[in-house]
Order: sequence, then C-alpha cells, then structure tokens
Amino acid sequence: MNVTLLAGGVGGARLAHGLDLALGAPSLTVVVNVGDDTQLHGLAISPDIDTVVYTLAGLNDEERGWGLRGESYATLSALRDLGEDTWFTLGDRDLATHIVRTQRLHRGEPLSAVTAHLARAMGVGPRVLPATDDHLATLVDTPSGRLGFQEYFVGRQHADAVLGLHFEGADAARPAPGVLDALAAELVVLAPSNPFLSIEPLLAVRGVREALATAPGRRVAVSPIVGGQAIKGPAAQILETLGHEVSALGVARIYADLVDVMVIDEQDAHLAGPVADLGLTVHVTDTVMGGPPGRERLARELLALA
Ligand code: FO1
Repeated sequence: MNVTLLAGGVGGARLAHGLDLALGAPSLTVVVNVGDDTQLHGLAISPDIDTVVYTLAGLNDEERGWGLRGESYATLSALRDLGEDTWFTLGDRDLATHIVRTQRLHRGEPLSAVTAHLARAMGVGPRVLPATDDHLATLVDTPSGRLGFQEYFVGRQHADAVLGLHFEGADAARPAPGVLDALAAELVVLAPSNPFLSIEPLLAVRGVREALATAPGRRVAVSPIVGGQAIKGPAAQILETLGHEVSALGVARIYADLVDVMVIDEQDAHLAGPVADLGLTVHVTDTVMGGPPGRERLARELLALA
C-alpha cells in the first residue's frame, strides 16, 4: 500500500517513524512543512525536514524531539564568544547538515534534491519531500507585531498570543516534484502536528489543498489535541486565540472538508458523536505515541483504516 504523510516537526516525525516500521520504506512518502525554515549564521536551516530525517534515521534527540542525540555545542559557544546571537541552539553535528544544505542550495540544487541527498546519506528509506522548493515563510501576527516563525517559536518561546498567520510566498510557491502525485496514494495521513503552524503552510502551497480535497485514497487526520491539550507546543493556545474550540472536535471542524476519517484519543471518546456529525468516520484509540512500539501500533491502526 502506498502511504503519504503530511507532517510538521516532532509529532509528524514520530508518526513517520511508526509508518516506516509498520509499512517498510519504499511505500512511504513524507511531505514536510517548510514554513519554519530560517537563515542563521549564513546557513539555511529546515527544522521540520531535519526532525523527520533525523527521526527516520534513528539519530534524533528523543527527549527534545528535535536535533541530534549526543550533540556537542563547541561551535555555538565559539559563535557566542564572537558576539553572535545564539538563541537558536545548533549542535556541532547538526551544523554539518546546515552547511551541506546551504552549499548545495548555493550551487543551484533545489531543496527537494538536497533533502533527498541528506536523507540518503543518513540511511533513511522513505521518501522525504519538502512541500515546496520555492520560498515559503510562516509569519506570526501577535500583539507585538508580525514575527518570523522561529523568532516567535524559539526566540520568544511561543509566549505571544497568535492573532493570525501569514504564509509569505504561498501564492507563488509550487509543490515540490512528487508532492501532488504523492497525494494520490491509497492512504494520506495528516500527522498530529499543529494544524495552523505545520499543516496549514503545507496546504497553502499552490494546488495542494485542492489535491487533498479531491484525493482518490482514504484521507485520515490524527488529532494533535488530546483531552483539550496539545501533546507538544502551542496548538491549544492558537486554537483558542483564533476562535476555535480547543478539542479534537475543534480540529475535526478545521479538517472536515479535507479528510474522511478523524482519529481521536481515548480520552476524547465522548467527542466521537459530534465528530461523526461533521460527516467524518471516527476512530478512537490511544494516539499518544511515546516510543517506537506506540508509533508502530498507531501506524498499523491507520493502515487498517485504508
Ligand atoms: N526548538 C527549540 O525550542 N529551541 C531551539 O533552540 C531549537 C533549535 C533547533 C535547531 C535545529 C532544528 O532542526 C530544530 C530546532 N528547534 C528548536 C525546533 C524548531 O524550532 C521547530 O521548528 C519547532 O519545534 C516547530 O516544529
């Protein structure tokens, strides 16, 4: 069975790992958000792509969710000594990824080709595609003004109220090669990633939302909200400030026109009826993945839904 996962960072990476374990690499494509991408110290950084690639390679820092396991920070410390801003934590080995990416982009390679190279070099089997090779930047409107994504997320620890989001470049951004074809898979899964910060920028790429809305396969979304709280990150606060119900039902309303099945956690079993009233099939299970066995179990349940 061919499966495509639409993913942001940590939640997407964990489910990608589960699907890889359950399915085997050749059948899996992961389309990854690039709205978080940034430039620091002259380097091109693609946090969500790296989180997915490192996790699939078994090299990620499991505790933080992002970055590499067993990192050292000598370069960051030297940059600080030279007067550079070091609010964004870049490990020594992680920096090698950004150097290779930057070098290849400067040579004119598209991000999709660079990502394929890095994934191959790290022994990753599934295909990892950026949503687009073109410029796309998530900008966050807050009471303090419009902020770049990483300034909002890491620099200010996502403490600002989110009043709106702007996906710079989305109108002109074309899907990376393979993205639209991947949406024709037998199973398309929206990862339990942040609907606004991770999935929306992906859908904002020209033609992607339409391709998902008319996709021929089974389309399944996993709620990132469990028991009224986000598993990780600011999804709950953002749902609230943007006027949505902070629950799996609120998430289901956002995805209702795009998916056939909504997967919600056992803690939210009481929402199964209202979610079904939206015209969706509901699957209730333990969605909090934890380690590899939990990821693989959830992945197998998703495969059975197709
Ligand atoms: N997230 C943080 O909260 N603090 C950091 O210092 C940080 C550094 C970092 C470096 C490389 C990388 O690939 C990811 C990194 N992240 C960090 C995660 C990143 O901000 C992601 O965009 C978010 O987790 C949202 O997906």
